[in-house]
Amino acid sequence: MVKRALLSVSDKTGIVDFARGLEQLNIEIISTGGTAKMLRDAGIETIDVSEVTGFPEMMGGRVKTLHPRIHGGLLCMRGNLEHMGEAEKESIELIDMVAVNLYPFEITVSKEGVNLDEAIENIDIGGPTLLRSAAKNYKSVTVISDPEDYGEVLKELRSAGVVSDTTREKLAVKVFRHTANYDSNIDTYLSKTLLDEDVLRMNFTEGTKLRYGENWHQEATFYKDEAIIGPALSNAKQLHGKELSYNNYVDADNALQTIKEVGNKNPAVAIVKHNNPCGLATGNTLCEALQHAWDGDPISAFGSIICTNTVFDLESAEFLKGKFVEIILAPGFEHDALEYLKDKSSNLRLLELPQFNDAFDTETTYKYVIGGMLKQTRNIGLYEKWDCVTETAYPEEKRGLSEFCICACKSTKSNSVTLAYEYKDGCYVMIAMGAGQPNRVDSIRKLAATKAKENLEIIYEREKPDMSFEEYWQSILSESVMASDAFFPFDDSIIYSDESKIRYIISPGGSIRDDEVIATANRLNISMVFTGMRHFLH
Ligand code: 93A
Repeated sequence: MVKRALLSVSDKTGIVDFARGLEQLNIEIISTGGTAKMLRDAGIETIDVSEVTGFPEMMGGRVKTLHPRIHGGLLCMRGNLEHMGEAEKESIELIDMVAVNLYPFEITVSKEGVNLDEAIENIDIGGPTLLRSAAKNYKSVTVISDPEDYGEVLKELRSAGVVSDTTREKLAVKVFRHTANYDSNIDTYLSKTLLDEDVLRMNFTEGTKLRYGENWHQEATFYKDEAIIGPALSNAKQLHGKELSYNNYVDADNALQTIKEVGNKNPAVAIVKHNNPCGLATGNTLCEALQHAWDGDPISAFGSIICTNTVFDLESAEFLKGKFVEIILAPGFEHDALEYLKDKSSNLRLLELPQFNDAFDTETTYKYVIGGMLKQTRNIGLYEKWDCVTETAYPEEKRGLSEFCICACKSTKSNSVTLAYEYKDGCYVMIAMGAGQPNRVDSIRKLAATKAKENLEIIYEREKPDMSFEEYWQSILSESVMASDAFFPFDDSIIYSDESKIRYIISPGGSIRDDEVIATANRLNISMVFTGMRHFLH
């Protein structure tokens, strides 16, 4: 039974309606200064907290509810004779419900130019104490820390006359999570301001248990970062298919970051396998981009994750007929495309992310290593300079393709080398990549260059152009751009590139043997740009 409720809220959203609901249920309302005024203005009867405590709210509001008449009323165990006896002896009346939300500390310190005194005044002491007292005694007390929950509580009170055990338990856990976060924000701010220390603060809420981790024998959970409201896998709405797996999260995140890197000037598609884009293309239409991305590595694309910056249409959905894909992540799906894809397979997960093309709202990335967490700013930008370092000029017409090629390289695990081709005016495709090699030369010679020829052979067989295959791959590779995520330590990479007829190379530069590398490029008539920006990805 709820007989008395204490309301003390900074965010007054919904409080009047909630209090009115309580009043209609004959629940007595106690409230603090500002809340009481608002309720009375709305014609709702309320008892001042000072009337209960016998003390005025004092010290500029710093001491309002911190009193045994309040906390005794909340913490008293209802079935415990000793507790009940003491309450009676000290004239402590029980309080069965608390609705409190706290001084807006986080909002205050995020304001530009906030000073320490203002921040300190926004450290709520009485509020968290009320919440914690009530939450500790959740078996008897209902605690509401979020206006979103007023409705559910009222509904239960109206229909059942009580708040259910499950709701009380859920609300109590929510409180401890909330106050932990609140304190963590204070810690972060004061550590920085008073001690000049960087404290790791993570605003993760309830985890979603995944079926298993990277492998079947591993357990796994996904924790959503509530602070992120922009483009993120955690904000995607799943329209179809079974739940995401651990590896799906990792790969779809890579796919999202890859496409965001490419931008949204044109429809773009990334096809990701094992945390690397194996296909990447832009096109005049989504389907064109999809076809070319698929051609980038049709064998690896099996069981992949597809991500695009464009609303998924029927033509593209039909292209996927007979092709096994794990996930499609897109800003949206045309109705007919959605129906077609739903029919295709119950295993295909369809993820809709309307805010796909907004900017990312985080500047930070984290990586857990045993014994610690690494934090760094995101790798933003493609190049710091654009210096052609060879005698053969680097054509300006290759700039767009080169930028696309760097985007591909940035999203690929180091040592990475990517090859990209402009198959049509302003439309680009990654024709091959070499990823994750400890040796850069292997990324070029054994992977990117070899894979390029293999991939092109499939297209050659399909399209049967009027030339030999040798002529075909040479015509494409000689117009392609190759990007390397880091400098070339020796000139061997240039020599192997030349063997595959590559003529345009982008590298950050910065090796002690740059001169040797440049001399070899000059000797082989290759043009090369140094960008000054390395793009390792691990
Ligand atoms: O300054 S406090 O930490 N001291 C208190 O005793 C106290 N009790 C409730 N702040 C306190 N509160 C907070 O006042 C609540 O958490 C709520 O945020 C706010 C509501 O004040 P008002 O009703 O005057 O607007």
